[in-house]
Amino acid sequence: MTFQGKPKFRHPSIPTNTLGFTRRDYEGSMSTLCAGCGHDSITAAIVHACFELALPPHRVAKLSGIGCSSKTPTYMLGQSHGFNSVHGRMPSVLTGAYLANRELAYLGVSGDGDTASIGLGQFCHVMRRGVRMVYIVENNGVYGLTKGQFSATADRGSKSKKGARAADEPIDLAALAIQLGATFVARSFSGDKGQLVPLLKAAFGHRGAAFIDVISPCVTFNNHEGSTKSYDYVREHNIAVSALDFITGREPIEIDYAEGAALAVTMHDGATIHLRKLDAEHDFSDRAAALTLLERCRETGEIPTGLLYLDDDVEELHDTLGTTARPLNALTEAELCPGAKALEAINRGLR
Ligand SMILES: Cc1ncc(C[n+]2csc(CCOP(=O)(O)OP(=O)(O)O)c2C)c(N)n1
Ligand code: SF4
Ligand SMILES: [Mg+2]
Repeated sequence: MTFQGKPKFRHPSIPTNTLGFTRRDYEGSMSTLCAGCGHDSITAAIVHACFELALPPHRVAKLSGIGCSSKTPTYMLGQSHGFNSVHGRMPSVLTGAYLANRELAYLGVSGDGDTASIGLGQFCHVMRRGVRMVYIVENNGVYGLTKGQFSATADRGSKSKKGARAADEPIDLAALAIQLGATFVARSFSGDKGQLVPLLKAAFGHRGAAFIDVISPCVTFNNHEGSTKSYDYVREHNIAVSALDFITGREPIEIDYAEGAALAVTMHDGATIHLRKLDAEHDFSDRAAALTLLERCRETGEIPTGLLYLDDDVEELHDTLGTTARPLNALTEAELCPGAKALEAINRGLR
């Protein structure tokens, strides 16, 4: 069975957001993943973030590739647009949808196999183009769906369930995203909802390519001793470089941090990120510093989490291309097909 509905019953006093929706309105069908899979916690964090942001469900489009991680959009945002694409091809499908309609919020959900192996080329190009989206990799270091082979994010020397050692250098997707031009780059852990939810909310408020690499243990194939993607390993080696609170432009700002401890970043839509720096040395607005931090942690085996890099002065792809502000499906036939004379004029201009 691939689809299981959830019971419709809900408590009459269940909280609602400013649109009058309850959290249940942002859920999807029942998960069929293994009990304890990190991916289910990420689904819960996305539901939580979208509910608190009061995103109209019909204004969200969720897209994915293939894998246990790519199945998760079925378990969230049941009233949103959805497209489960081909393995590694979600970025180009998302780019096409975004170009056709800039008014939706785009959520791309992928796995480390889907993104860092078969989809690596697509990942690289979508990060460098200013596509406005939240791109999440649910990173467990293995191909969970096909029974636990090492993926390209498995750390060199880490041990598989059957005892084999990963021999190749790992791909650090957060470092790659920064190098390629993503303007919001974060890393988090599926077991840390307190960190992940505000990161997601801030990512939805970002005007360009927002990438979050979420370490998400696979309890069935990669949660043993010797794995660097297990719950125990991540908990022991996690160093949070920042903690944030995200406040939409609609809410009163009630956070009270000691001066010097927090930094407020106003986003283009009037929302504010309140960032507490936990690592005094890390400057999240400095691209080179973010890459240095990742390299430093690679050498020590630590996992830096939180907001790693942010550039809010973004030109998104629609600005670069000068495309129409209106969704293509809202244009009239006369606008879409201006006639033979207009086409002839364009052709003359190209000769
Ligand atoms: C073109 C193609 N090649 C290979 C596969 C087989 N396949 C399905 S899922 C998958 C890897 C999934 O790994 P990941 O993206 O890390 O997701 P996870 O299951 O770990 O969440 C592979 C290789 C496929 N479905 N399509
Ligand atoms: S195989 Fe691993 S990744 Fe897939 S659902 Fe089970 S625990 Fe999650
Ligand atoms: Mg995986």
